[in-house]
Amino acid sequence: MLRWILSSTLALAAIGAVEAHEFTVGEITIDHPWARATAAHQANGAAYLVVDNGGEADRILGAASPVAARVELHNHIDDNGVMRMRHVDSIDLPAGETTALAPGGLHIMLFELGAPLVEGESFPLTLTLEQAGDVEVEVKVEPVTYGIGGDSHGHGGHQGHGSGG
Ligand SMILES: [Cu+2]
Repeated sequence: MLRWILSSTLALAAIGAVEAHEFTVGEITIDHPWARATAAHQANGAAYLVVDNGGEADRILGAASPVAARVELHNHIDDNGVMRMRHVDSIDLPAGETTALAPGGLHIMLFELGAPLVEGESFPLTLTLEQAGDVEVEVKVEPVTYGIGGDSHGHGGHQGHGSGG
């Protein structure tokens, strides 16, 4: 049984490796940064990635990208059954743990896109880490259907975001 689980995990890892791209800074690996393609009228986008911290505790303090006028760290919180986005000051990367930024949860919000995010293209994103410093990653733009499953309210919720804090 254990052997089956191990080999399945390896198989999955192998499949993932085909299209995965990752970036390393010190003991920290940032895996497959991605964003959904945006429609022409969409002012904002969001980027997601997985951080594997093999070293000491660290934190994401902020992010920046040339494709957006403003970039913020966000989380989704369940407010009486309604998912709302919240700006967060930092994202903890506990020692030895994997932290996922994914639809419906933590994400990097891209405000006032200069141009729509086009599927198949990629753009640079610089993450500022408290301990490890700045690391630039390449964010791959995926189809709008990518990663759908846990994200019931989708990115439509980002539309009215200009008015809030
Ligand atoms: Cu957001």
